[in-house]
Amino acid sequence: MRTRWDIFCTVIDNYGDIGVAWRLARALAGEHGLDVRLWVDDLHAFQRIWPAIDAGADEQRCEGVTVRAWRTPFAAAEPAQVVIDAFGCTLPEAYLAGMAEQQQPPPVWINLEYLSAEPWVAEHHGLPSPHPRLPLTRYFFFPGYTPDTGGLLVEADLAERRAAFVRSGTPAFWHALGLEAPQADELRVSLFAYENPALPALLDAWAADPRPITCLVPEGRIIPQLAAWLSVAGLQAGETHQRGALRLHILPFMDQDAYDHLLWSCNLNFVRGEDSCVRAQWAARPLVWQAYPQTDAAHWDKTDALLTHYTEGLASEAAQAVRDMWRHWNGMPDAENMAACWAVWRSQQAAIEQHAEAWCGRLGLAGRLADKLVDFAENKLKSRVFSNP
Ligand code: TRH
Repeated sequence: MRTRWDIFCTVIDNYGDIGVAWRLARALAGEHGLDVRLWVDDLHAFQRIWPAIDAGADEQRCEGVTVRAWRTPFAAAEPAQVVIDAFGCTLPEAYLAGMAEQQQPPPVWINLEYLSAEPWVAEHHGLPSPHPRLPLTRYFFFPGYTPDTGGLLVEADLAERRAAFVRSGTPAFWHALGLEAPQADELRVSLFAYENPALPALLDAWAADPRPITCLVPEGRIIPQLAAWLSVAGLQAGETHQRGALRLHILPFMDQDAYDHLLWSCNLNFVRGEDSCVRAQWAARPLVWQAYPQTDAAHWDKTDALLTHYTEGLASEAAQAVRDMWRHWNGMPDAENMAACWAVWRSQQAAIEQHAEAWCGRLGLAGRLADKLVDFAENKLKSRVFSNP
């Protein structure tokens, strides 16, 4: 009998919560052969990253996963053996009560946390927290960049698929987007970002670059700022605008797999949040990360923590170039101005590119999140069967 897993996901805003939950669900079903049900409260957001999703369906099968609309009141459902609440979402009371009744053995309940490179993550990974009222224990599972954390989401065959795509897939990819193959000295950049006061100065720097730059922007939150910089009323997918050396091209929002192809095809990727940042690292290409902004500026600590890991082993000038670029992009107080950041980044580009390849090779040391979750849950299930014969 396949072990039954339920993953619960609420979409707060943006696409990261469902992006991670969906990637995990696919991995658990496809690579581990588990019986996975994914409960999502916003199927429209889900459909943006995976257009095969029917936003009106209460229940559907997709990629070997049962997708359920999480509605209020909650549909009666027998609890699974392993229950994941993604990013601390609150499980429905009725479902929790069902979990508490299921004591032979009790379900393994895991809160999948946000990814961070901060050192405290390893200390908190795997810690139990007893429920205040019910006979249930919830475990905190922290993804991370070191082997003593929950590791990173990545498919077993990702490196192979990327290598095959880079070998022969890029011309067809550019063609499908209505673009020609890049010129020899051209830089192709993808831009996925939140609103950012540093954007106009970056665009100015690109427009003044001595070599051509094509910036590809999937439709999203940054579009109004781009339109303002271009002095146009609005921007639609498919539109292209040239300013100096910079050609801006708007792309439709793609599905998760096509977005990977974009990351694999560009020389530099601006990414944000959690999932696109990890995918850009697996793309083995240089990246600039915009952390999800938090009111207490906690995202600056996250940025510095990842920078510390990421720049390890990089020559000091190139490391400084990466640091300055990321810190300025995240609005950190002591960062250089954008024109200077860009000029230095450009001068260190070759070293940064080499490092991105090496970093991607090292990333695997943290372990694969889906494997680690399965090991964790199976060990807990075994020990529970043993103590509840
Ligand atoms: O959308 P995000 O800003 O999500 C954020 C973060 O995850 C943040 O940590 C969280 O707290 C907040 O949401 C609520 O960025 P992220 O994490 O990169 O997620 C984007 C997803 O969208 C990712 O799975 C990639 C996917 N995507 C596509 O499928 N197609 C596209 O064209 C693009 C640009 C992205």
